[in-house]
Amino acid sequence: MTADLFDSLADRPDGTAAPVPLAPGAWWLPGFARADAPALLEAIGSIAAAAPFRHPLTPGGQRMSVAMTHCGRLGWVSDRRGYRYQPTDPLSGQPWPELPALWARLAAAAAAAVGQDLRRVPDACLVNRYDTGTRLGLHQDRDELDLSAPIVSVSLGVPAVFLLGGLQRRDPTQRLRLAHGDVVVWGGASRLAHHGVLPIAAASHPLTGSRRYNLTFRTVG
Ligand code: MD3
Ligand code: FE
Repeated sequence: MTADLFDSLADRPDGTAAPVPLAPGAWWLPGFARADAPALLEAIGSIAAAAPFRHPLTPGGQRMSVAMTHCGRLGWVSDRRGYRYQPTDPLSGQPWPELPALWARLAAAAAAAVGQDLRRVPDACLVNRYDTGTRLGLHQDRDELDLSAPIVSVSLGVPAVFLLGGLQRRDPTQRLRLAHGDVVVWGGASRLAHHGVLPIAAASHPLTGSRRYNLTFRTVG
């Protein structure tokens, strides 16, 4: 598995096989998941058949622009009561779909490629779906009890302009174009960095049409 992933990187025509450091504790792995993308997208379809995409409400009552579903032991839930992780889907009362074995292996391999150890199967995988114009405002991910573990993110479909800021909301942001198959590992000092996604530009990808998907693998604790 790991060998296949490295092969897929080595095969890239632009030769960007080496992880690119973004900030202390954060690395960009261009194309790391590209070979697995068709299987990842097929599994997203199965997960969404059991736990449909939905637009969560913020605690302030705003419908989120991103559509989300979840797999793994826990899913992230947002509603008028606040944000939390929970073992069941509030829409069905059932446990979230299982985290596919391929997904867990991919997350561990990406972390290992930058010298990080996930130590265990991620507790949760958030599946975000973006249509043209969907955005994600600048925020921190701090609903996890174990903030020592890195988050692994996988981008699929049309590209996004990602904003990476600092620990303070007003800190300057750097922009990063995340394309199909790109993986980013966010650990250490970057784990609590502010981040967001600019509105998705109209575009087309052979595997997803006008959509972008992003998977984030999380140790919740
Ligand atoms: C940097 N998702 O689901 S993934 C999210 O593209 C989220 O859907 C974005 O932010 C997306 O919460 C960005 C990259 C990401 C995820 C977690 C981070 C970047 C991060 C945590 C800390 C710092
Ligand atoms: Fe986030």
